[in-house]
Amino acid sequence: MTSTTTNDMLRLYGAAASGSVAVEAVLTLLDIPFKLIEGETWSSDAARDLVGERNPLRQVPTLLLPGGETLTESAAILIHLADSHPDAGLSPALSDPLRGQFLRWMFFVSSAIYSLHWIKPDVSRIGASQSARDDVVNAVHERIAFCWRNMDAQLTPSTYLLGDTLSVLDIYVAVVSRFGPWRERFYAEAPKMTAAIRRVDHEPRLKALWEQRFPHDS
Ligand SMILES: N[C@@H](CCC(=O)N[C@@H](CS)C(=O)NCC(=O)O)C(=O)O
Repeated sequence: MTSTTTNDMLRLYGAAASGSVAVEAVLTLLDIPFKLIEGETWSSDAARDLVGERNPLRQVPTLLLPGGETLTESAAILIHLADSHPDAGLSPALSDPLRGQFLRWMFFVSSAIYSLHWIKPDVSRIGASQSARDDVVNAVHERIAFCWRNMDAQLTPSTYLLGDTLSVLDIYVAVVSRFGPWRERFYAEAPKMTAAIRRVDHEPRLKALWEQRFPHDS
């Protein structure tokens, strides 16, 4: 007889309105059950301590695979999930000519854009004084806007960012573009990407997830 324990299931440290929602969206599309361990790491020491047991950087998303292996880094988690379920078609295969650009933009969103948000909860993390907080946050948002503009200029989206197939890149951008400087600015900086991302916002399989975990109103 086999029994199912929590450890047979994926466990995800996450938070509403965070990067973990991209992972939650992909798990939803793949129809993979998971246990969510909720905690708003950017505003709560208790949440940081909780995820810190598995990820010394104390950040979400952090994914525990069945058996206990820890995966961190949103881009790595998304690529791993997509590549592990090739039938779902959420990442271009190694042999697909789109694979290079897929990896390029996944890592661009992760390293050039998402990582900058770490500065915002406490600007002393980069040695700035609290009195400079607004200026620092504005500068971060301007850099992010520049990065979206740069990405938009170099992509030729179709139905989705890389062509006619939904990939985890679309999901990732749909979530990270909800962070500051927020969607109105994203639409202004990334007009070519906008339609594909709006399509992801309105993906019927993700309707309930977006509403519960990261509502979008525009
Ligand atoms: N490089 C990480 C960044 C993750 C990250 O910044 N997560 C935020 C939530 S969206 C966090 O946990 N912040 C905690 C903090 O600021 O201390 C990734 O791509 O997963």
